[in-house]
Formats: sequence, C-alpha cells, structure tokens
Amino acid sequence: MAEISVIEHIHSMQLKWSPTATGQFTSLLHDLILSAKIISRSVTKAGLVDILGGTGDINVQGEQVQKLDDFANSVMIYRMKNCGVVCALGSEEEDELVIIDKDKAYGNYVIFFDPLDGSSNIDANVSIGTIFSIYRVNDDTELTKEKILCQGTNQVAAGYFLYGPSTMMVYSTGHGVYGFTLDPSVGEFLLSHENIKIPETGKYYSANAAYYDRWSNEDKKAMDLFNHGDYSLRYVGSLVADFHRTLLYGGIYMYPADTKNTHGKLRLLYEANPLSFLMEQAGGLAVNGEGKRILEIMPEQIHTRTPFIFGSKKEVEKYRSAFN
Ligand code: AHM
Ligand code: MG
Repeated sequence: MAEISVIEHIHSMQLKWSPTATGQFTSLLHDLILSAKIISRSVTKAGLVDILGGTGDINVQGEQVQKLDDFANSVMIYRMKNCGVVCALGSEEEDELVIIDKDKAYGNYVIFFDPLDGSSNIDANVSIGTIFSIYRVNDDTELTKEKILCQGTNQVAAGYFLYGPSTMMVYSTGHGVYGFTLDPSVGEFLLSHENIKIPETGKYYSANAAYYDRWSNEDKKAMDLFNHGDYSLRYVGSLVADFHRTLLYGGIYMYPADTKNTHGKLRLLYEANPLSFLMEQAGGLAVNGEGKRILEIMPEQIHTRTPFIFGSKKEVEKYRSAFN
C-alpha cells in the first residue's frame, strides 16, 4: 500500500478544493508539524531529562505552569512567529493576542493553540496533546482584535496532535477528518485514518462526575440519562485524549458549567472551536449548555470559556432532552 505523508495529503486536498492556493497554508502546516515533532520528542523523553514538574509560575488561567507546558508554548510561538505566513496568534499560555511585527515575513493566517493540553497528566505519563485552530484574514489593512475574534464557523482548518502510545495528527480543512500516525523510523506522519466518521451512537460517556453536586439540575438530569449499565464511563482528564476516543468509538463528552466554573472550564478559541470543527466534519454534534452550536458562539476575548458537550448525534440529542 502507498504510504501517504501528511504534507502529500495536504497538497492533494488543496489541488482538489483550492487549486489556486499560494502555498502559504502548506507552509504553515509544515511548521506546525515540525513544532509537534519537537514537542513529541520532549514528551517521549520527559522522564529521562529534567523536564517533568512545575516551573513555579501560575498562568493567565490561574493554573500551575508545567515545564513541558512552557517548553511546548515556546516551540509553538517561535515556529509560528517565524514561519512567514502568520499575522497573529493566540495561545492558552499567553495573556494577550500576539500580532506579528510587519517587518517580519508576514502572511494572512491567524492561529490559536493550546500548546500542551491535559498538562495535569504530564507527570503520570498519560496522553496529552496540542490543539490548533486556523483562520485566514483577507484584507491587508491594520489588524484589530475585532477582525481576529470571530465565530468558529470561519475556521479554515483545525486539528490536534495526540502524544499517546503513538503520536498522531488529526486535521480537517472542512472536507472530512483525516488521521496520521507518526512513524518514528521515517520521521513522518503517515495516513492511518481516512475520512473519519463518528458512530451515530456509542456506549461511552465522559464527564468529571465528581462535580455532580456543582451542576445545574438539567445537567444532573442529563448525567443520570447515561449513568447506568447501558453506558460505560471513560474520563482521562486530557481533552485531546477524551476527544479522540469519542471520535473513534462514539458516545458523549460533557464539561458543563458548574458553580465553580460558571461559564464552563474549557476555552472556546483553542479547545472547543477546533474540536467542534472536527466533530461536525466527522458527523457528530458540539454544543454549549444551552444547546447552541459551539461554532456559532461569538468570543468576547481570547480566553473566553464555554460549557462543551460533544459526541455522537444520538447521545448529544439525549443530553439535550434533559433540558426540555
Ligand atoms: P489544560 O489545557 O490546562 O490542560 O486544561 C484543560 C484540561 C482538559 O484537558 C481536560 O479535559 C480538563 O482540563 C480537565 O478538567 P478537570 O480536571 O476539571 O476534570
Ligand atoms: Mg487545554
């Protein structure tokens, strides 16, 4: 069987869907993939070198920064700032949007990312990931926050890298969802999951059930619809890992608002939007607590949070039935 590399795949998708492409997007993906390979290398060696544990700092989210968080963020920022095609970026680990100096090579792409999602799991050698969301700005006038912050429906591509037993890349440009597995012997991501579709229904439900007492009555009622023997509970606590399992096996993931996280915990721009883009492309649903499509929420700022519920159509509709 021909082994298709991710860059080859991106080229073939562009030929099919955007034949007049300039190559900027491929260039961006190339640098993104290089960042992920560098992060993956460090994640794999984490127990052997002094990169486990915290830096002692607290980030803008009020969370402890892990050394690997810090490392992954600097790799991503460096590569994205210097790839020549990005004009602005937003990271979970940065307080503000970063607008790239116009004296550097400068392109039309905006990228949001969570450099290392699931970082509370790092020291336990549990799967973690990098999530990305890409937009294109089509005018050359001065960039403003208003131009950059928009609904997730405007994403031109989204995806994630999963650092698990194998390192994977899953991405979509709006024409299906494709998965690639890093073959360390050749150093390339090779196509392993073609045109992924989530099952219409699945037996896994996923939520931090310890927060039950903090949820609204509707969310408690929704949880009760799954918390019995017809379903099975899975919760890693690394969003990328929980998403990947849900994408492949079906079922539902729920991180609703609670009395502590009154707007939900997960961030719209670099967690919920890119994963919702993939989920919808795979035939699933992604909504907030009010049942609104995640991709239609207008962000108020770069770190806007949202309740986040996604999965197979049948289970997400069942979740929604608790609100009627
Ligand atoms: P992080 O991006 O700082 O790692 O935080 C997000 C993580 C998600 O990966 C995970 O789904 C969630 O937080 C777990 O939260 P909780 O510990 O409240 O269940
Ligand atoms: Mg995260």
